[in-house]
Amino acid sequence: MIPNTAFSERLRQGARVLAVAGLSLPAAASHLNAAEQGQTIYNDLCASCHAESRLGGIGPALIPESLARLRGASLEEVVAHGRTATQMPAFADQLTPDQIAAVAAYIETPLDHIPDWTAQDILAVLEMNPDYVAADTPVFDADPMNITLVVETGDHHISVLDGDTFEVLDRFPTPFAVHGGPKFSPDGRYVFVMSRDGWVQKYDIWSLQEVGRTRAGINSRNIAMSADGKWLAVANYLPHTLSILSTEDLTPVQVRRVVARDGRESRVSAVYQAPQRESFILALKDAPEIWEIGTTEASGPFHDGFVHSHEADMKESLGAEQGLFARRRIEVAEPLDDFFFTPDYRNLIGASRSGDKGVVVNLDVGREIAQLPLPGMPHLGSGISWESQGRQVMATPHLREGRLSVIDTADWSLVKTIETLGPGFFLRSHENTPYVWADVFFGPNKDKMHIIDKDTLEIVRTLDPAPGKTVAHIEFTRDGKYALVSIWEDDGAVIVYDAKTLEEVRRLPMRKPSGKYNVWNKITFSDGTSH
Ligand code: DHE
Repeated sequence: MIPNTAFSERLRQGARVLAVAGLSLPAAASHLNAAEQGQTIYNDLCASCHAESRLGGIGPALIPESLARLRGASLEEVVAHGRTATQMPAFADQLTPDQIAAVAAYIETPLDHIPDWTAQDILAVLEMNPDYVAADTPVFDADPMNITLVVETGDHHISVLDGDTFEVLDRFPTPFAVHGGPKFSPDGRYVFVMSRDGWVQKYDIWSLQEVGRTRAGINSRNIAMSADGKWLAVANYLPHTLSILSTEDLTPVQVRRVVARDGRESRVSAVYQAPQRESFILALKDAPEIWEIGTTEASGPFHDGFVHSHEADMKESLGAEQGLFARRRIEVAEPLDDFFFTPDYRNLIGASRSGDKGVVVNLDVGREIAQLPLPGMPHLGSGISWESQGRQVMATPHLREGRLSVIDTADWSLVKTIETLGPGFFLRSHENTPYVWADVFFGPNKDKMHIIDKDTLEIVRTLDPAPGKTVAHIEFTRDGKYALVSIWEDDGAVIVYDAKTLEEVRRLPMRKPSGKYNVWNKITFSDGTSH
């Protein structure tokens, strides 16, 4: 097995946290001045998630460059009370206000040096599995199109499930802290998995073997696969780049610095594939811009193996870019944290996490065409779309409010606000089911799962399969007959429901299962799945 250096590092950091857990932190740190105290507290309480280097791991990098929108009192507020919709805990019970101020000041101190992560770095750590043998046909009898992957964050593994028998065909180790949906090749054979600390892993489902892995960034958001399956884009927070890898061998083909029109660098909020447009669409987190990057040669001759970012910038200064990875900028009023697309990928629906409204950007004309009332931190990344009573609607959960907003994508009107038992994270449906499944991820009702009628938009049933435990994220089998739901706990499980009768059929023990991804539903962009 390929050694996971990031993982070993994290284990060492975890051990260090456990080692100090018995200490009284104020006593241990009392002889230090404020700056030293901030650093000591950071190393003891924060480094296991954000890394001792402060360059990020399971949590984001904690350096001034990535905290542009969180300074002073609001930073102390986050340390004291945690952060909604993230894994960030509250420390107000463990630290005094002075200690919180000291750690906030330490986090706001610029690093002497922020390392870059270049194409050469990506190549230097790239490891192909020497034991990998590509099978000619799947090494199992199951339907390769009905395989479902279960990400088990409890011990950083993925289980490969036969979608018909629910037998686990393989369980392989992933990089540390996988986040976001793994992305399948268009034929469903390979899958690419990304961790928050930038590692990207390629796995061959037919052979049930890892192919290789590399680190594409220091702190990454998500990945997207081009429609032709040739390129994998990795959206990075750190450095401020979009890394594009060859899906064949994971070599970098372009590491593009993300510089807004006004010259400022920006993190990337997220990147997605727009299949009909043969492009990647990304939003900048620190500048009001959306970028569209072509993923074929069709738009002109602009690829000579490795495209250096300065070459790309040079071409832009000469006029519109052309060819493979040519970029188009679309300006918006505010930076977008989170976004979603209509199924034809003509419109992007975006929101900033702080705002109370969404915007619709028509990608064909390249400008905002409508605004949507979306209060309470909409989580558009989890939005889904389906046909309801003859119209195409989209729905999004809100991370701060117990409600789902349902929008008509023809005229952008709010069709309905569905009140739920608390703020939810994920929604899912399938073309062969009359229901939308919606979790209640936060608050006292985190153990509930709402079942909503796609036409009436009413909650018709609320499931309560594991009282007191977090019950979240849904995926369907290829035919939509079964719905798989996570009991999101270390000694958790995936519950298999009959999607028609809503009765439990099986319970498969899993270690903190998070997302589940069915090959067929993902590669066909099934109605009701988030992409
Ligand atoms: Fe996610 C998907 C952003 C916190 C679990 N999350 C995504 C995507 C984005 C995103 C942009 C879509 C990427 C994709 O699939 O290509 N997530 C964010 C945040 O900004 C936020 C709120 C804060 C942060 O920490 O970055 C956040 N996410 C979380 C969590 O705390 C979750 C619950 C646990 C975890 O693993 O970190 C979490 N996010 C997920 C999962 C998906 C996801 C399981 C994929 C869902 C899917 O079905 O496709």
